Amino acid sequence: MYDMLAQVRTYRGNGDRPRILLIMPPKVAGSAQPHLGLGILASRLAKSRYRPLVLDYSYTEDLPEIEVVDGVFEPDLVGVSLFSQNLRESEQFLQRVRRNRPDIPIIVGGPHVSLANDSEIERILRHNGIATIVRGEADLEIVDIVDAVLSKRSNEVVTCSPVPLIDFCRPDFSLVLNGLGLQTYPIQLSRGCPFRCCFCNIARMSGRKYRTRSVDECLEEIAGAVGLFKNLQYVKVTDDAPNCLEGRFEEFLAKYVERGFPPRLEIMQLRADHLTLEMCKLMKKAGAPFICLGVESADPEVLADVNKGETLDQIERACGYVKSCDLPLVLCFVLGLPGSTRKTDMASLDFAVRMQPIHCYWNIAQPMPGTRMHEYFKRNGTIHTDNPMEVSSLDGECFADTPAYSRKERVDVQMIAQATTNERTQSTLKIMRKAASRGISIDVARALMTTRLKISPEIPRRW
Ligand code: B12
Ligand code: SF4
Repeated sequence: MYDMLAQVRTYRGNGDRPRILLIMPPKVAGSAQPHLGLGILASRLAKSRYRPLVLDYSYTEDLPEIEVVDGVFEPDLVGVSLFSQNLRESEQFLQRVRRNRPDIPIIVGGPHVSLANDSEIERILRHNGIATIVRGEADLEIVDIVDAVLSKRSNEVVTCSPVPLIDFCRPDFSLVLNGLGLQTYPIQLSRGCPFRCCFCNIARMSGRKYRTRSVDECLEEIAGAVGLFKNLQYVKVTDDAPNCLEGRFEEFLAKYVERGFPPRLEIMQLRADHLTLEMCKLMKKAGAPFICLGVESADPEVLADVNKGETLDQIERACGYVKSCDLPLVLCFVLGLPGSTRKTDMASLDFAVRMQPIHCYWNIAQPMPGTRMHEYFKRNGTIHTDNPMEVSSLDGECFADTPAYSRKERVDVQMIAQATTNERTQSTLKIMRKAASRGISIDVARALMTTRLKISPEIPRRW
C-alpha cells in the first residue's frame, strides 16, 4: 500500500498540468494484462498537456481504494471504462467516485457504452456527474474530449469512428499504477474483423474493415517493451482476428522468432480456416503456451448457420496442424446456438473428445443486442434479461432459451461437457453434489471417468 501511494504521489507531481485519472473499475473480471485502451489514452494525454494515471482494478486487484488514490492524486477529471459484465458493480463504483468528490467531471467509455442502444445511453447519462459518454475508439479524440469537458463545453455523447492505424499511438503502461511490473504485454497488430458470425458484436466495436499496423512497427514496440519491463514473460496478441491475412501474420511470427525476443508469444482469437502449418511451427518456436481455436459448434448445420465461413473439415485440419507441432490445443465452443438442441451440442462434445484438447471453453449462447442471434431468440425463444452479458456464461449462467432446449438443459450440457474435457479444478465431491442437485449425477459421473490428456505441470494454465 505504502509503495503504491508513493507512486501515486510521483504521478501527481507538483506542476499545474491538469490531472486525469483513468479507471478500469473493480470486480469486472481478472486480467493478466493492463487495459490496452486506457494505456493508449494515457499515452496520448501525457503527450499533450495532461498528467494521466491509470488505475486498473482488473489487472491489480489490490490497488488502494479509489477514495485513497483520489485524495493523493487529486484528479481534475475521472474517466471510467465500462464493461457490461458486472455492470451494476461498475455503476456503484461511479457513484463512489461522485460521492467522494461531488464536483468532479466524469467521462465514461469502453465496450458497454460503445455497444449500448440509445435508451441504455440515456439511462447511463442520468447518473449524477457524468459529463460525457464516449462511444467507439477514442485514440485520436481523447485530448479534444478532455479539453472540452474541462472547459465545460462538451457534448453529452461523443461518437468516435474506428481509427486508421497508420499513426498508431503506442500505449504507455508506465502510466498504469503497478504497470512497470507487468508480465504480460498486450499488443494489437490489427483491429476489426471482416466476418459476420451470428453471435458476435465485434463489428460494432471495431468495424468490419480490417485495419493493420506495420509489422515492423509492431516489432519495434515489442523491442521497447522487452527493454522496459524487467518481469516480462509473455507478449499477447489481442487482435479481433489476427491471422486473417495469412502472409502478413506469418511474416510477423517469423520476425518475432528471428529477433529472439525472450517473452513467450500468446495469441488470442485465431481463426481455424486461416491457420497454416507454417504459423503453428513459428508459434511453437515463439514459445506459444497453447493454441486456442474457435469451433463454436461441431454440428454442420448449426455451424453453417453461425455464418463464420468455416467448415468442420477446416477446423479438424487446423487441430491437426496444432497437434503435429506438439502445441497444447484449446477449443472454444458455444452451446445453445441458433438451431441447436441437446443432440447437436452433444455432437460438439463428441468432436471435442475426438480432438483431445487439453481444455475447452464451453460458453452458453448469450444473445447480445444488435446480433443476428439476438433476433433469433426474440423470434424463436425467450431472452430472460436486459443485459445478457451481466455474468459470464462460463460460470453456469444462461439467459436465453427456446421451447425445444430449455435453460436448465443448456446448463446441464455445459456441466457434462466441462466434466468430460477439462482438468478438474473442484473436488469430485463438490462436482457430484452439484450434479445431484440438478438430477444429472449419472451423466456427470460418466463424464468424469472419460479418458483425457494429462496436462504436464510445466504447461502454464493461462486459458
Ligand atoms: C483483448 C480483449 C480482452 C483481454 C484484455 C482486456 C483488457 N482489459 O484490455 C482479456 C482476455 C483479459 C479480456 C477479458 C475480458 N473481456 Co475482453 N476483449 C478483448 C478484445 C478482443 C479486444 C480489446 C482491446 O484491447 N481493444 C483495443 C483497445 C484499444 O480498445 P478498448 O480497450 O476498447 O479501448 C478503446 C475504446 O473502447 C475507448 N475506451 C475504452 N475505455 C474508455 C474509457 C474512457 C474514459 C474513454 C473516454 C474511452 C474509452 O477508447 C479506447 C481507445 O480507442 C475485445 C473485443 C473488441 N474488439 O473490443 C473483447 C471484449 C472487450 N471483451 C469482452 C468481455 C466480455 C471480456 C470479459 C468480461 C470476459 C470474461 N467473462 O471474463 C473479460 C473482462 C476482463 C477485463 N477486466 O478487461 C467483451 C465486452 C462486451 C461488453 N459489452 O462489455 C468484448 C467486446 C468481446 C465481445 N465481443 O463480447 N478481453
Ligand atoms: S471471426 Fe471472431 S471476431 Fe470475427 S465475427 Fe466471427 S467471432 Fe467475431
